[in-house]
Amino acid sequence: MPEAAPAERMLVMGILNVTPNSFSDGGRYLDHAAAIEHGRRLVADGADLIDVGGESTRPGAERIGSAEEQRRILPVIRALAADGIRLSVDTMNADTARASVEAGVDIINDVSGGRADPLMASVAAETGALFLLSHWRGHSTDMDAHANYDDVVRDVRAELVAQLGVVESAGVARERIILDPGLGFAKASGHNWEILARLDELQSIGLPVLIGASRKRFVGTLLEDGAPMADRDLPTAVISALLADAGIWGVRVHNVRATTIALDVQRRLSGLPRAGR
Ligand code: PMM
Repeated sequence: MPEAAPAERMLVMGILNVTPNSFSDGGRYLDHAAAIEHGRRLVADGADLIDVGGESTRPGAERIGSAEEQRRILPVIRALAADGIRLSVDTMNADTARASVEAGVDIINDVSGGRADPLMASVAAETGALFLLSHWRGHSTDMDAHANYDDVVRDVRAELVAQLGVVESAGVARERIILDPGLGFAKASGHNWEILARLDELQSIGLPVLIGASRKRFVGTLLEDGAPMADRDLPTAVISALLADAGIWGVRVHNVRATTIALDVQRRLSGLPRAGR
């Protein structure tokens, strides 16, 4: 059974959205063959695992049924698993999670942290998959209305700990859980930066943490209006390098090559003495 043991180096999860409407790469990989080829390219670029998703969670996105979701992703999962590629499935549907584990996935990445589908935690428990538990307050159709916090880091931490209790009581072993603050999910731009600046407060829960900052709107606020999506890959890669320094378990990124180059720099410089320490 897999355990989310602390990795020696930060893991890079490459994003493979097999959807017509994902916010940054939507539509390009809807065709199965193109999706499989893109997954292989992400591994060649240095991804340690590939996160396959069939339902967009971009702000305002409408839900699709799990039958359509599975039609999009299962052939892709089977092909990449046959190549020996480590996979996660990005889904809020328990039946899709179960079918994906049967098809070769070993991490269930549920952006709702088990809150959207009441059967999700028991599927994670029964299958023995790792469970990537994100902070979540509601579906993408109205999540921006829930971006209200007293202290975003304290509130996200408390809500993650509460959901961790729910998932553990459904039978998911603590050693198989990875936490994620869910950047962009019910969070305004400033909330996301605040979370990144105070990640130690989430790491103090004692579980591995994965971060998905790649190409998100708050990263775009660093750039001029109308800047192309690909311009967000530079700040994303810088964030990846800083997170590796901070001992984060993994990052979820679109441009794997940019992040692996940034991590190479980080590794080479991580032994440098630091003034004032
Ligand atoms: N973000 C998105 C989708 N899935 N999964 C995890 N664990 N963490 C995230 O931050 C996350 C996610 C939305 O981004 P996308 O549409 O580019 O995939």
